Amino acid sequence: MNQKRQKIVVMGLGYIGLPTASLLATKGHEIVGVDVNEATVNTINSGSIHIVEPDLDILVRSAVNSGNLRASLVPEAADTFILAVPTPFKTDATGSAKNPDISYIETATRAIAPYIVEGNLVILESTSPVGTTERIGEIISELRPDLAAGHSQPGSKSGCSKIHLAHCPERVLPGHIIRELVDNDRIIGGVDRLSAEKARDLYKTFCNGGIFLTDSKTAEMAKLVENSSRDVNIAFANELSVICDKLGINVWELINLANKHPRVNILQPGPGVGGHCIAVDPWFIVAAAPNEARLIRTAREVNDAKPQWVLDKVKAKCERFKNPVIGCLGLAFKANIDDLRESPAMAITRNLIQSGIGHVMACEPNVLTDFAEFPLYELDKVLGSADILLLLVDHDEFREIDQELLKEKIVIDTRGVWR
Ligand code: SAJ
Repeated sequence: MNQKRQKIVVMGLGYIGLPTASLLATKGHEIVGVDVNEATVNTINSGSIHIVEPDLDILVRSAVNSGNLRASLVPEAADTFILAVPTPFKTDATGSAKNPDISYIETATRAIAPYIVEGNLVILESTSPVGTTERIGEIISELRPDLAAGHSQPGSKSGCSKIHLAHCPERVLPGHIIRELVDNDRIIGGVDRLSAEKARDLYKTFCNGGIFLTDSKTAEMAKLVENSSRDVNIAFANELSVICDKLGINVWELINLANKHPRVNILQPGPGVGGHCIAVDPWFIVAAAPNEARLIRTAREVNDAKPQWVLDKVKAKCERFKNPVIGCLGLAFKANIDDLRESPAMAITRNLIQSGIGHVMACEPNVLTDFAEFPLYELDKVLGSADILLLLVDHDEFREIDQELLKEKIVIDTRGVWR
């Protein structure tokens, strides 16, 4: 390790915090991973994991076994603090405006504030609305005026001049987190240049990609823009799927053909956009510039409307049956993961169950523990019983289904797997 061994507290041991903590531990740093969930802390300390992500189990086990990673319910003194907690949105009373909820960041900041000493580095990893990194500086200086006094770092915008503060937005793709943590280029935005450089030196210990320095607000906006760009492009594909359905055109064949053009690259339609990032982050831009972010808002609305369009399709097919058996294949927000957050597949399945329109048999091969909300069925059982098969997630297990088994069924394939 080129960089000297640091003690690092990572706040939040979810999809970003846990892989980052484990990777830093395997690079020789001393890591204390902090989470509010006691079961999560115990699971990690036993060398196991609480989420499904390829190769994460091996990484965590080796980090814990090396003695460099331990999990805890409370933070402690360290050289560097990394915040990797959720930033959802909250809908206002009218239901129309979706505003960022940075309360988890504020709570985590308050939790570490007593342990910070002069010269520490605080890094925000969570995707955040513009200005959040500076807000962290304000909170720390409110709680710790001793760290704000005497502007030892000229040009610092954080209001907390005796510490270093930077935003290093994560940009890893669930399902490929470990590889992308190591290989992706990173943007690091400091509240001042020195903060960005300090964060870069640490990230260099595990990141093989390029590291590009900027200010914290540009880094915050860059992350939001990346996910909004993808959302807008998926909305285009989803809109095409609805248009093509009306015109009797196979949208997947159409997109495949259009993409033969050297400068066209249309994404894939689906049952809607899920996950905790792409379905959320564009709203942070809309909230910051409601009159200007017209395309970004419309894309969100197009993608959010897709689950209802799928439901209408299923319900129309159900009219042919007295008590149809509807097989819902997949609940996760995308292929080959177990993450159900903001999942359109989950919303569609839940709605079908609540509507009482038939007997719903849901199958999610990546959810292995008991599922409290409704029963899950083995794929064979669903294939044997369903009148209507609704493919919601393109998991590998579903791609491998023998097409012969589908012949007698009404198939609604929202992902174009059996096109
Ligand atoms: N989807 C489609 N059609 C497509 C691609 C995706 O319908 O052609 C759907 C997926 O099924 C899923 C949703 O979009 O429901 C989001 O999936 P995703 O694979 O596009 O992205 P995420 O949410 O898993 O991860 C994104 C990534 N951002 C970008 O690709 C710009 C990742 O790099 C970010 O780190 C992550 O958000 C994050 O944490 O912000």
